[in-house]
Amino acid sequence: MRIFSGIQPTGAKHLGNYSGGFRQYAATQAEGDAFFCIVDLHSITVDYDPEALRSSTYDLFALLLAAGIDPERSTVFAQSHVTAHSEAAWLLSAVTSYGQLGRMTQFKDKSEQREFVSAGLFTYPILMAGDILLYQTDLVPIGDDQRQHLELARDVAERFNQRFGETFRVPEGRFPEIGARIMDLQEPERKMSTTGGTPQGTVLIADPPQTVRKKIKSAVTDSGRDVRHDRQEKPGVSNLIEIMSVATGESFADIEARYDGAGYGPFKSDVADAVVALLDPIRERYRELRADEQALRRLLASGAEKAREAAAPTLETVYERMGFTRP
Ligand code: AQP
Repeated sequence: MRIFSGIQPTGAKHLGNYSGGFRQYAATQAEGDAFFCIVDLHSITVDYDPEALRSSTYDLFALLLAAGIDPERSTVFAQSHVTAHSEAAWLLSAVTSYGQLGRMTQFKDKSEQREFVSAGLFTYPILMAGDILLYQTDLVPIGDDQRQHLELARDVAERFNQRFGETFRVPEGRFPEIGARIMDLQEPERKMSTTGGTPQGTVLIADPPQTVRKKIKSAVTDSGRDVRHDRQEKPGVSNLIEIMSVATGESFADIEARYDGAGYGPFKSDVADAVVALLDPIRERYRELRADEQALRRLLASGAEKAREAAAPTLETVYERMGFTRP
């Protein structure tokens, strides 16, 4: 089975990225032939700093390895190292609906937040479709926020197959049962996010333990009620239970039963401990791996080589089916 997922290198990675992304990647790599792509080309669709992009590409690579991705077993690479991705994006734009792109909620949300809206922000989902389809992917482990983009990738594959002949496998998404949408701790009606969240409500993987504790202890909940009673109507409380479940592997029911009748103070304190225990070893491994940039560079280069080989036959078929002469 082919597995593919992409992760943006810009912005500090947060607990939501771990929960909906990294955690799943590490788990799915045992199920097949996995490709994890650092999607640096996606990062230029909003304002960014070129120097920061360069170093954050290595930051993310080290973080993925620290979170349990094994570069011997899986192919981990940077999108810009495999030119097939940019080519696929242009070719697939011929079978992508302009109207459907305009309905992408991420485009609507992100374009509202800024004065300059790049064309790349609008066409980004075509590049993402190319990323996935080039590898004849069966399974895409992602968080809930990427559901609509994956649906578009599936539509692109089907439209291409109908118009030019069976070429792409139509991929399925895999969303974690728990933790597919971690919410902002301060504004629990919004997802925890790199660009759209509150700094105090976003737990970063890089946050030192005292910062993690502070953020979780100041999470928004209602006052004067107990944990179990509030779960149904209080997204802030459900979110904390979900975070605890991600960190410890316990079920919602077990967590609720344990804190039945208890106030928020001890509950939040235990959630904070669980998250610190989860993130501490990842941060430690990250520090060690990030210190050796030469080694990261070498591993990325070998990942790119494997990815180029895997993507080339599909890209060639696309050119041929679309009627291009080949050199
Ligand atoms: N809040 C979240 N809960 C669960 N999963 C999440 N993901 C993102 N936010 C949450 C998942 O993380 C994976 C890697 O995502 P990415 O780094 O490529 O960035 P993104 O999807 O664009 O999400 P960000 O980091 O929150 O950035 P913004 O909000 O600025 O777009 C993906 O599988 C994603 O689903």
